[in-house]
Amino acid sequence: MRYTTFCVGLLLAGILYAQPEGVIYDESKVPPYTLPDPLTLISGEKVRDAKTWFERRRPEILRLFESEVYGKCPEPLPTMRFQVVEQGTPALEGLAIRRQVVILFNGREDGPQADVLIYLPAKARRPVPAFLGLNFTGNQSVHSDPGIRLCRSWMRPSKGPEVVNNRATEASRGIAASRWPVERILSRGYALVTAYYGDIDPDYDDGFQNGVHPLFYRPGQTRPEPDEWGSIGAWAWGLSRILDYLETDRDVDARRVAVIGHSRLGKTALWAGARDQRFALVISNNSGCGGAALSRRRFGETVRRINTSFPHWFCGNFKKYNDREDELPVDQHMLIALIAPRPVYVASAEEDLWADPRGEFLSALHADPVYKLLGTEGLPVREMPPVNQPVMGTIGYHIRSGKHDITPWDWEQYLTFADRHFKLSRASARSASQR
Ligand code: GTR
Repeated sequence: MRYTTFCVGLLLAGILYAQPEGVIYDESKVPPYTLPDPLTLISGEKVRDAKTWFERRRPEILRLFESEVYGKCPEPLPTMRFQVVEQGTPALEGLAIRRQVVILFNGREDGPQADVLIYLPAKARRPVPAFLGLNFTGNQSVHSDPGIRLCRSWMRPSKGPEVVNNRATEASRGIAASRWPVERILSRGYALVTAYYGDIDPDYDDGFQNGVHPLFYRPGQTRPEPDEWGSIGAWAWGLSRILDYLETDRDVDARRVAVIGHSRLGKTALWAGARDQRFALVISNNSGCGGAALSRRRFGETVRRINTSFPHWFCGNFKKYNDREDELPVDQHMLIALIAPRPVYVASAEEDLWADPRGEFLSALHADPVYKLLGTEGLPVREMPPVNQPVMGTIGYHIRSGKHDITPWDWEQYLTFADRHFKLSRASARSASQR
């Protein structure tokens, strides 16, 4: 009897743990839903050709994401300036040339600015293709290289000595190295370009008084309007400003830049790639709710939950859809469709149920008709592939074993996917790294 009570107790605890109140972690509890059709115009007309997609439907969907989800972003200021603070220093035992650039968003040294770190493969023929992604803990956290400028912006406190008084310390060098296999990226012939997301907008809800938002307020305006950018919008906009710089850098091929991000920065990479068609390839790693996952499934993190925990990420209008996902005029498969026909890779992790792996896969699947209409291969499968078995068409997808993270294994798939689409064979990368 006591044993039975114990077992029931364990079972209950297990259920409670696996399924906190109100959170769906069970496929059978996903509510029925109907997705908006990416290939039907608001007027009801069907999209049957690429011209109608690009001239009518794509702009329509983009406007809906702007006004209802992420908010509109402004044009860059004409006064924006790039300061190359380190032109090119041999680094990483001869493997890399390190370059560092400061983007002054309003051209002023006392204004908001982002430090951009660029590692170029030392021996590859330039211009090289690049991976561009924001980081969570400062450029100095991506590698132990002592030459990386220490981040000076506000940072969330750490448990250890890495952040003191909301500022990064020397102890933070290399703390995120497992997420940035720099040597591997370089040896495969790519540049790595990164910046700290908090340089663009600090990641806390301060009513948009810091970061880049205030630069764009009209006289008397004190915060973004309900259809104007939140923090994800600002980070995505920042990625476009880094691309503006890369267009001026002769060592990087700005027409072959893959934008990549993990988690909230995966949401950001998708939105950056959706808005700005100069990004040649887009990678979403475990982006979840408000990223690749379908909102209507309400599996794991929901619209209400994300708007409550992170009220600054999305635009004000997005809050209208708390518990009303079915009223959204879009769902996240349409975000992926906005990237078409450019290659996009969506990645999940098996234990990352909060991000709804199946919902991430389904977004990729339901974006496929747009990719097909535009004459690409789209997603080569109809069912979720087994764990650790990537599929790669114009849309790529994998579900990795393990937790919410970005790992060297994830990066291997992205490098292969980029090789395929950027037509950089491994052989030529190898000979480049031996030169
Ligand atoms: C979680 C959030 C997710 C994801 C993640 C992250 O707390 O609920 O949407 O973005 O943070 O960015 O690490």
